[in-house]
Amino acid sequence: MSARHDPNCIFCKIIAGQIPSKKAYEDEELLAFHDINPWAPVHVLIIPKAHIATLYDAQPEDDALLGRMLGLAPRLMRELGVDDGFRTIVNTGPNGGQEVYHLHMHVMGGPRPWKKG
Ligand code: D5M
Repeated sequence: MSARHDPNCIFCKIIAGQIPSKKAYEDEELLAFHDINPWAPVHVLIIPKAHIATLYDAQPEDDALLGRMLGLAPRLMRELGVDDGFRTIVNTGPNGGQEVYHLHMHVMGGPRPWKKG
């Protein structure tokens, strides 16, 4: 387990398998799973396995990891049958509407209308 791990973090618990999730993708650095409260027909969260609380907390050495999160989005959406567009959102901090303080990218797609947006 990475040193960047917070035992009280809900997403760290998902990474550790202590809380169940519907996984969509996993590798050494990243995990993607379906959002528990989807806004769209397909709504996954892509997260780093390292506990990085917010985008503000990402360091310059995390730039490649952030790039991998973005790069995974279109491949994963195609795998999930979404090939006609999707939306990505990274809520950051209280004024950004962030509720879970483990960096995550929302990736949403599928036929409209959606619950939000
Ligand atoms: O979004 C945090 C998102 O995390 C929100 O859309 C619900 C989702 N969430 C919270 N707990 C879980 C579990 N256990 N499984 C799957 N999805 C979850 P934010 O950007 O912080 O507002």
